[in-house]
Formats: sequence, C-alpha cells, structure tokens
Amino acid sequence: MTLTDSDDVDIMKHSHGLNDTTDVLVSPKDRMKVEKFAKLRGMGVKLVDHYGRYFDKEVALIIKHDQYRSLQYNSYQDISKHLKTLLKENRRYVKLQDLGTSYEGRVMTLIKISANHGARNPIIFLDAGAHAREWAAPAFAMYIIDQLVMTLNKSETEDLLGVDWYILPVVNPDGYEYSRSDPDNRMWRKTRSKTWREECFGADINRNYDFMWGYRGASFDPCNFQTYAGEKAFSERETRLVRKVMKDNSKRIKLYMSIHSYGEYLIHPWGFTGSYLPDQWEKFNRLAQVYSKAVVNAGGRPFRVMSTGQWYPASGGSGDYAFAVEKIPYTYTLEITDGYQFNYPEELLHTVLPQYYEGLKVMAEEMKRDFPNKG
Ligand code: 0X9
Ligand code: ZN
Repeated sequence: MTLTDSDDVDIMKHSHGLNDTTDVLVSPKDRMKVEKFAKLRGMGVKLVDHYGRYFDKEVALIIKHDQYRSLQYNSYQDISKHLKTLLKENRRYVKLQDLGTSYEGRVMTLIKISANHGARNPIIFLDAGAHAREWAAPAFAMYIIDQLVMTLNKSETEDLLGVDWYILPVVNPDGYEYSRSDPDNRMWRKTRSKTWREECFGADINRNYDFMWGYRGASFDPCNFQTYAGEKAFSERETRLVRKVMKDNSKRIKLYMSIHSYGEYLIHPWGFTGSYLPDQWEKFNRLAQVYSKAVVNAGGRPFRVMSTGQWYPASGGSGDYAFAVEKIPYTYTLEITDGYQFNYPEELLHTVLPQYYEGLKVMAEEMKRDFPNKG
C-alpha cells in the first residue's frame, strides 16, 4: 500500500522532511494497516484516539518520520538509531564503535567524529548520562554530535579545530530508560544491576571508579539510592566500558569531560578531597575560565569553577580516575543547566545548549594549541 488519500485514509498534513510529521485520519478498521505501513519503514507512530472528526469512532495517527530530534529528550533507542543514521550519511567523518552492552543488554556506542581519522589528532573524550535522571546531559552530548557533523558537512575544509571528538552520549542507558519509564522513577540516578540486597538495585557510576574508591562521599549500602559505590570498584559494566575507551586511547585523549546536571559548575580534580589541589590546578582553572568566558560571550551565565572536592568531596568519580590513573592531562565534570533541578524544561534546551557548545569549541582550540604534536 502507499500512503495516499483514499476513502480509508485522510492525510491531514504531509511531512515536509526529517523530524516533521505526517498526520493521518484513519478508521479503526484500517488503523493496523497504516500503523504497520509506518513501522515497517522505521517511522514512529503516535495514536490520538477518538479524534472526533466525521464520527467519534475515527482515529488519528500521527506518523513521525524520525523520532529523534536535536534539542529534545530522546529515548535511548532513538539516540542509538540516530547515531547509525549519522554514520550512514557521513562515512568519511563518523565512526561508531560498539563498546559492549549495559547490564540490561543495551548496546553502548561510542561515536568518533573527525575531519581526518588518520591524522592522530588529540582526542577530546566526552561522556554524559552517567546519572540517569540528568536528562539535560545526554541532550547536550547529542547536540554536540549534531553540531560537529553539521560543521563538517558545511565546509569540507573545516577541520573541527584540529581535534577528534569521541563521545559516549549515554553512559547509563538502563538507568536512563528506567527514569523515563514512569514518573515515579523520574529521580532514579544509579545503574539497574542486581545487588546483594535483593530488593535494591544499582550503583552510582560516579562512585564506582578505582581511584580512592569508597573513601569519601560514597555509600556501601546497596539501598542507598544516591551514592552506593558498588560491590567493588568497576563492579558496573558501564563503568568498565568508559575505562576501556580511556585505556584504548590514553595517549591521545588530552581532555576528558563528564557531562552531568545540574548547577552551572565546571569542576576539576581532586574530587576525593577538598583539602588540597593537584599541582596542575592552575592549568585546570585557566582552561575552565576560558570555557566559562566563552559561554558568557555567547550570552550565557558564567560557570562556577573550582575543584570538585571544594564543592563537596566524593571519591570514585570518573574525573579523578581519568586524571590520576589514566593520566589524561585535563579532566573535568561539567554540571549543566540551572534553576530547574533535574527537570530542565525541554523547550528551553535551545537557549542554553548552544551557549555551552561555544565553550567547548574554545576549549578544543586550546587543546590543539597545547598539544600540537598530534598526541
Ligand atoms: O555527585 C556527583 O557525582 C556529581 N554531582 S551530580 O549532581 N551530577 O551527581 C559531582 C561529581 C563530582 N565528582 C566528585 N565529587 N568526585
Ligand atoms: Zn551527575
């Protein structure tokens, strides 16, 4: 069947491209047919029952050509699909690496974006969504990905500021989907793995890394729904997959940033203590100020820059691990959005994400300058 106007199907509006919808009125007896038609073509279907036109029995089907959208909160499935679409449409610039699966079996995909994959440029490694409820973080990671790919498409010569971007947009897909599954689960933070307490699930990914594990600001109680550090360091598959990215690329990764929310903070090691700072703290501070200034220049608010431990000490975080163990020269945690806690309104994403992105671009330029000898 083709989707054309007929006695059975009333197309109220055609799609005008990606992300647009086709809105269709259909009688209940033909509903399945149209739904199947859309699903077979990978289109999303939203059903509005009892649309109330002609007869109250009529049904409207809204067919979305692509469920994924930049600047909205997307499902993990749509995010994964979108990464594949980007690969298909940009084979020169985009590579995908399946890292493995999450505890519940979701495939975790690292996207590598480069103007020249053979050039051995310095790598900026970004991850987001370690904490399930911090939805703004994966949204920002996806925004960055879309912008980088768009930049490469606009100008063949543009070289993404001379760095390669490795991005893992959702570190904790099980938790993310759990937090999306029901309003009651919206505040879920941890993974969804089984623990030795039968009734309690999950560990805090940002307490699960093997540097000063369990030393401060972490819990050993699996029923602690915030900061349970896990049964041991790297007990969580997802944490191990992030480690794998770091280990596989440790020589070339010059900047690692873990994107979280909320509060507008850009924090650097140490996280395990607030009593002292690493020798390099002035470099950390300087680069963070550069980020913050660029955000301000783009019309945003300044970020609060400090060591993580000065904010509040917590050990077993990814930033400390990346710096202390993997020897990545610059590591940060970026806490984005302010004023709405974990429920940053979707319709406001377009106001802040472009500002945050400007900061990253300037950081990339700095990385290129700091590490000119290609890793
Ligand atoms: O507590 C955390 O893991 C982070 N804040 S959040 O609200 N996103 O949960 C801060 C992480 C900073 N890292 C350490 N304190 N080690
Ligand atoms: Zn967080």
